[in-house]
Amino acid sequence: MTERTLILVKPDGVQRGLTGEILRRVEAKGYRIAALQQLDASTEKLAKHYAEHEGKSFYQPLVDFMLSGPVVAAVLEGDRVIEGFRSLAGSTEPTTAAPGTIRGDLGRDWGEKVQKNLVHGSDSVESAEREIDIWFS
Ligand code: D4T
Repeated sequence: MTERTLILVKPDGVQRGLTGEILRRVEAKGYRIAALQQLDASTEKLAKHYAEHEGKSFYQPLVDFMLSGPVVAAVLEGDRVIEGFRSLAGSTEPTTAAPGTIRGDLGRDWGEKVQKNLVHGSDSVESAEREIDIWFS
């Protein structure tokens, strides 16, 4: 079966009008958008999605940021799409993410407690299935 991943355009990406540019890069790379919706996150969804980060210093700023506006959730399909999307996204910190990546080209630091880094992408097959359930249940 073709691999699937869950991606999010975070509130900074939606608010800055970058949803189209981000999805353009996904499609240009050759991945298929199997599902797509814009929605408001909830504390319940975020508690599940970011369970591994609970207790860390950036957790509450991260949750507040993710509640600050709508997100766009998508399921992408393609061979090695999990790894491929994370490569398109670039590393976590937008200031140092490689040019050519979504975060490197479109993101920057804003001097806040949370990294506003435009996108999320699942990091494993198990995370992808869990996160697709959270955002498309
Ligand atoms: P996601 O999970 O959103 O695709 O991003 P990463 O895989 O690149 O980063 P992560 O899971 O380590 O962190 C999740 C989320 O928390 C924010 N964050 C992270 C932050 O604000 N400060 C930090 O020090 C870290 C590590 C950014 C992404």
